Amino acid sequence: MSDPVTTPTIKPVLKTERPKLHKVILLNDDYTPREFVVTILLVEFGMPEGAANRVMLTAHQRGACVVAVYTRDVAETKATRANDAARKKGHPLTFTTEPEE
Ligand code: TYC
Repeated sequence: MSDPVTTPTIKPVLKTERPKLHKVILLNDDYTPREFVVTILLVEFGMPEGAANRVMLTAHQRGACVVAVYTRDVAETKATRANDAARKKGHPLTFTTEPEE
């Protein structure tokens, strides 16, 4: 039998919501060299080379490609770092973030 002292009969009502994940999206442009895009994906997002090449090509052909999903803070920090690194080298390469549905 259950012990009323150690077994609560009232269930907690509030549940903790899992934080929404945010996508980091790579945008195509006409100027950034393909090799530079791949390097940024390797260095800033820790992607393996094959995946980095595929993501770069998808963005190049379709206009944009999801790179990865993270919590909001991590997604925004990574996108900002990647954009800053591109700007430092004079490239217009842009990463954006958006919440997952
Ligand atoms: N379109 C660029 C070029 O032809 C390469 C490129 C690919 C740039 C993907 C951005 O997200 C990008 N040099």
